[in-house]
Amino acid sequence: MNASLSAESLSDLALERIYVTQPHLAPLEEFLPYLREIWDRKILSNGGPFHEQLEQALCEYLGVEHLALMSNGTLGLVTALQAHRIAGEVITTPYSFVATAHSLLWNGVQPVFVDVEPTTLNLDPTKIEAAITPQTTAIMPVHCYGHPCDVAAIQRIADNYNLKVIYDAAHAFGVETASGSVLKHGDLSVMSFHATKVFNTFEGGAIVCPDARTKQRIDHLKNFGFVDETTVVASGINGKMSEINAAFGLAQLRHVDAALARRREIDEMYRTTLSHVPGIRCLSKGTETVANCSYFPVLVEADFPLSRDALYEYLRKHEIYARRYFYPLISDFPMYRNLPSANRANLPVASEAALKVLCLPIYPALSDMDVVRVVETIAHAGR
Ligand code: T4K
Repeated sequence: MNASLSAESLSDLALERIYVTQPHLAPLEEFLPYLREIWDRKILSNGGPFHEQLEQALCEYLGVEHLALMSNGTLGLVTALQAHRIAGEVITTPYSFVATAHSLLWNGVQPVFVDVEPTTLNLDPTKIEAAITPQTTAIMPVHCYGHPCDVAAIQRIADNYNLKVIYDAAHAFGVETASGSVLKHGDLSVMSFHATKVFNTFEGGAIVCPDARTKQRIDHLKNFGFVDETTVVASGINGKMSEINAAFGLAQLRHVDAALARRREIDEMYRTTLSHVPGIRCLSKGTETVANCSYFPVLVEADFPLSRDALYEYLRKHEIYARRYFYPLISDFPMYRNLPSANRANLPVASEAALKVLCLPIYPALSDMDVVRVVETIAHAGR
């Protein structure tokens, strides 16, 4: 990196606010022809041509066989659980966005929180078996920040106990391991295409399915359970993606490689420059992973002069809006905190991470100078 800022120039700058993320948008002029087509055709929803085109284009791009678009990731999770008629208890992580566990409550399922492992902050497979009871029907892990879970270990446990695995892959667009797309693992994987995600359709999401039959069931479930004009086979919901979101997704897809490349550059810049800041530790990306760099989490360790929260406030004072994803833990929210598995003694690694992690700004439009500003501000806070 050749950009650098002195302490003086840093304080001289009229500081522009930097948020944790900013949506990447295809040029407006590339989107307008899609709008014209929609206006001409007057098909706005219910599985129109852009919806179909985006499903196909995403299957090709992501290297998966079947995928059902959804109106958002949360309804994707709710619907994925419905598709496999998940009931009873589901083992999941407390270290995620609330939507993960909320999707279980919306299905009348009890979340059972299991701790995460310290290198990736993903569900710790070595702790899953102890949490299995006769009521357990599934495991819902999260590829947190896009770092792949230990999919092989999780699948072994699921096979041994006859459990389904539904991945919350909200962060995992485009992530690959040595065996290909991380989205191919488990029974279903659910993505989010929210404005804040690597690939966005304003709001949106998708469920990656292993076979055409499961996709068909999901297609029914996301359309109120309708199979045809007069046949309803399930108490489905309205989880459909509109034509306008699907069209926007088609325009976005042309730019996603460039967006991912820029994210990887920023990730590298952060890793190089933060290695000189004592007390700030970056999470490892994993050597065999094609990462999407959807977030840039750092751990503010005890040898950093400020606590994580004090650093978070310091950055805000300097117009840098980093975020404490994921604090509080899901298990600390009122609707979960009385569950036996929500006891913090059961979740030491997640509890510590929730107090240490700060997600730094990362998005394609973030300039090298912005990255320098973030790192220099952290370094100054530590002096
Ligand atoms: N599972 C996991 C693991 C998830 O992380 C999520 C969503 C889901 C499931 C559910 O998927 P969806 O149903 O959302 O598709 C944000 C997002 O709203 C949420 O989608 C995301 N996870 C979560 C991690 O982050 P907030 O409350 O932090 O968002 P907000 O509005 O504070 O936005 C953060 C920053 O992004 C803002 O400070 C500025 C910037 N921003 C945001 C929006 C919405 C923009 O520049 N433009 C925008 O339009 O939850």
